[in-house]
Amino acid sequence: MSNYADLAQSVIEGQKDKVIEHVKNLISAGNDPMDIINEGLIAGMNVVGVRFKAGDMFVPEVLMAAKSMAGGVELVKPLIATVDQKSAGKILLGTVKGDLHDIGKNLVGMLIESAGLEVINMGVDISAEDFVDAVIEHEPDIVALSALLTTTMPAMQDIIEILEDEDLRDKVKVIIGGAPVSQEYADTIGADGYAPDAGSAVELCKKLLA
Ligand code: B1M
Repeated sequence: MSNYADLAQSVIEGQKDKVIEHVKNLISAGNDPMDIINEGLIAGMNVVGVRFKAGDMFVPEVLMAAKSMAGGVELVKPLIATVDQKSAGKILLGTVKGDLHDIGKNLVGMLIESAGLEVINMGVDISAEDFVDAVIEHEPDIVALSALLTTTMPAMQDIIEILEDEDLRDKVKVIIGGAPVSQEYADTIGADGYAPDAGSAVELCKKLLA
């Protein structure tokens, strides 16, 4: 038997095999996939964040935790109910330049996809120029930007400014998210919306596409 506390603890310890075992047990026991993510995997990663900040954990340990969390998310992914419909919109998603954090961004992408929207996930450390080239190539409805560092947040503004310079800004909506980002920041840089978590990002996309 496994519980959410065991799962969170295995994420904190970066024990991928144990994370996978607990996730499998929790799935078999009929637990809700989103609860497994929120109450087990994210709960563990939140503790990692606190210890990292306090200097009680270091980058290699945080990376192990991140990899074990990603292993758990992969198992849960197929269980998130997917709305079976023709794509109702195209979302271009990426983490901004200088920023390598991708766990939250990938969760956002996974849930948006589950809602029946098409997601083009560009990855991490994406320059403003590459976002703009991708907007020209893929013609998305929404550009979704993630940043986890206060130092990389300004890259979101750069992207909006370059989209304006290239006369593309009125062709796409821009939404932003990530731990240091806020609605106030979205308003300051002229983004079309901000979402605090993956579930809200889905709602925001649907609202902007309606
Ligand atoms: Co980094 N890191 N990290 N890190 N890391 C943070 C973000 C930090 C808060 C830790 C801390 O000090 N407490 C801190 C940032 C401080 C700041 O700027 N305010 C920090 C730092 C300082 C750094 C380095 C600079 C450390 C160093 O090298 N000295 C370095 C920077 C590297 C770089 O990016 N250039 C670094 C490196 C790393 C690792 C590589 C080791 C690893 C990343 C691995 C990976 O992503 N593949 C890592 C990790 C794992 C973290 C913490 C511990 C966890 C992040 C995470 O995955 N959370 C993090 C502390 C924390 O956040 N508590 C920390 C789980 C995830 C589900 O949540 O990403 O917040 P989150 O995503 C949420 C929401 O934010 C939202 O929805 C998601 C799901 O609900 N969301 C969106 C995210 N994007 C969205 C987009 C949307 C909408 C919602 O619309 C478009």
